[in-house]
Amino acid sequence: MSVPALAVDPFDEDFLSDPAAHHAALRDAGPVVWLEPIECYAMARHAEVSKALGDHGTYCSGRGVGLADFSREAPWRPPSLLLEADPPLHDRTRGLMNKVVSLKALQEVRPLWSARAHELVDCLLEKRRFDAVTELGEAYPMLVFPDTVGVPSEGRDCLLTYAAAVFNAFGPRNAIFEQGEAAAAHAVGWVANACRRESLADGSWGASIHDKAVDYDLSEAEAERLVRSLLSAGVDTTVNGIGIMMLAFASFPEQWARLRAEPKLARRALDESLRWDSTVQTFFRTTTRAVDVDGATIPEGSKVVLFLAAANRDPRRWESPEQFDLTRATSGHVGFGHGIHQCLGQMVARLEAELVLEALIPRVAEIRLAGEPVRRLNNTLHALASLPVEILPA
Ligand code: EJD
Repeated sequence: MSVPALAVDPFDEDFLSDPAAHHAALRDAGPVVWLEPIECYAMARHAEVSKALGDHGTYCSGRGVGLADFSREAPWRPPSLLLEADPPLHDRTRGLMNKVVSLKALQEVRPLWSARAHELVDCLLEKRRFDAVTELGEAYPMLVFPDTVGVPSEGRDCLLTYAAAVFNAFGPRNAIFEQGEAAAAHAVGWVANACRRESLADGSWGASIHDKAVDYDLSEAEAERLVRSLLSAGVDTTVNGIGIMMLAFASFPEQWARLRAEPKLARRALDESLRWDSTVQTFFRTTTRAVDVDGATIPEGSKVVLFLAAANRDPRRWESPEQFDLTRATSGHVGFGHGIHQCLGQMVARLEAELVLEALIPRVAEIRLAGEPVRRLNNTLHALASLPVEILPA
């Protein structure tokens, strides 16, 4: 059986402006398709995406998780020791990071992060109208995460610039990628400096990575690169995760009412929001052998793009997938990935979302859109530039 070919470029402006509008065509064309414009295989159904993510032996990460094949072209930055690594290296670095970003570490930061959420919500309630992306989605993670990682205060805006470049770089060298790369030159230097032990606050997560490095047989340079992973992955993801969650509640007011009636649902809100509209839209793997997918063969050494967002709305897997529903069983969603690379920071992201909601729930009766949401195009993230909202006090 042959693989259906589509003339779809999932990184062009038309696609990135409204990815969900294109996902059904990708899913319906077959379990695996060939995308001619980017010369790459693609999977968009939940079953195949989940299976590929779970099979890291066949679908490896060490040749990059973007379109670029690191065995053919030099990566734009030294590869991540976590994201762009396979076992056994991956398991060693992941082992260290799991000790740093642990349940205990999260319990320790919770009181401070909760206080910050309440302070921020106090300000927003006074304004009533605000931008839920810049003034909440960006503001909240930037109030808690950089301090916890322990980076210098000066120049922290570089973190946002850097992350946008990291996620653009997983796509092709299109205009969006190149724009990000130019803007990121300064941020790359700032981040490299921030990752050094001398730059990191004592007792911070960043310092803790350095402290543990010897035990995991990692050099100081490798420890710096693991701190870089926190800074790469921990900002733009939660910024847009919170932003899109606010869009979800503004778009489904009955779900806000439902949450207020049962505040315990706050802990599940981010997962359903990610299922409904996944911040991380796509990830690539590279095949280590010829692999049969439902009768079609993908050759060895092929790049395969996995549409996490399409899998999370696959009607073959989800009932009423377009509906944001807090009471839905979200288990199996791939918004945090699946398998050995499944998001290291998922508990951080859930905690941030939960604390923001906890602060809002008792005090906000309604969240209303106060203008059109504005997209920010990125080759990997479903990102928002702006989300004007009005909140009505309880
Ligand atoms: C990421 C999708 C790194 C790194 C790790 C993870 C991500 C980005 C960068 C978060 C991908 O290790 O540098 S969500």
